[in-house]
Amino acid sequence: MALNEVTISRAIIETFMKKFSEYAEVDTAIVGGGPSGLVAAYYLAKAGVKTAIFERKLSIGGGMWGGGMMFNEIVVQEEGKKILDVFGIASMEYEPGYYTADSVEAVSTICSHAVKAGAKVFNCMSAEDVIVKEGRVRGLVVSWSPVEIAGLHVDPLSIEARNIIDTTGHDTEILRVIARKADIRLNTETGGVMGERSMWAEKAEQLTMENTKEICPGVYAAGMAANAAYGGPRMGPIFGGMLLSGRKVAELIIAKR
Ligand code: 48F
Repeated sequence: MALNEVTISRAIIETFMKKFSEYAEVDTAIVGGGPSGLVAAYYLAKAGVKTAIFERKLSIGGGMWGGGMMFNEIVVQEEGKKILDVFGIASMEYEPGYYTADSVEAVSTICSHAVKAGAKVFNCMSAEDVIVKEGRVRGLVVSWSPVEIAGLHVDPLSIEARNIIDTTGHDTEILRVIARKADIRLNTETGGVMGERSMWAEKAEQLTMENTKEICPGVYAAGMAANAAYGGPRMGPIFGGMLLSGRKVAELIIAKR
């Protein structure tokens, strides 16, 4: 059978359009496909929650691919290792309580589990704003990242979501846009995004879990974004907190259904 270029094109166009249209309304929209977003997507999708991840970059995985300073190994502590075990990611004990794992195996395996559990990934898409009606966030405003990067004057499209998770990492992009434009007070000390503090691994890991919560109705923060929202320190290339935070935010949303 001769291959037809137009059939190949139509297969992609029509399949993608169907998928995108189906996911224009979701239960949970996750912004950012780093480790916390991917783990959240896995647990949510596994529980039957209709979940989409919007990721600005071509690749998902956020800051995990590069381990620490591009040495592609990550470190997790005892509790984090239990999540690696759930995904079947190999780890080695370096010293009591410190485990290392190959960052490429970690990202690819967690992503594979999230997608196979039913989460849909929309990569190359940036969330630039939220939908707000009657004082509550109701969804996301998204566009192609290349449009954003090129600074083109193109109007975006909207995604309706019952819950939004900001897993955009250090930049807390969704929470910042809410604080700036939506007249909605975040439940932080200042009512806005407090911004991350300098490195303190142990405190940061503990605070990441505490700070993973609903930060205003229907909007959750997880991963590094949770710490940055509440003025917590950064933790560097220890990833247990990211994995555990992803699981916690999924559990919070599942418990509310
Ligand atoms: O930064 P990132 O990996 O977030 P995380 O899950 O993990 C943090 C760690 O990687 C590390 C750390 C602790 O170990 O400090 O940094 O909290 O991934 C965030 C993802 O969000 C994407 C971004 O491209 C990255 O892949 N992202 C950020 N803003 C947007 C976005 C946006 N507005 N729309 C779509 N994607």
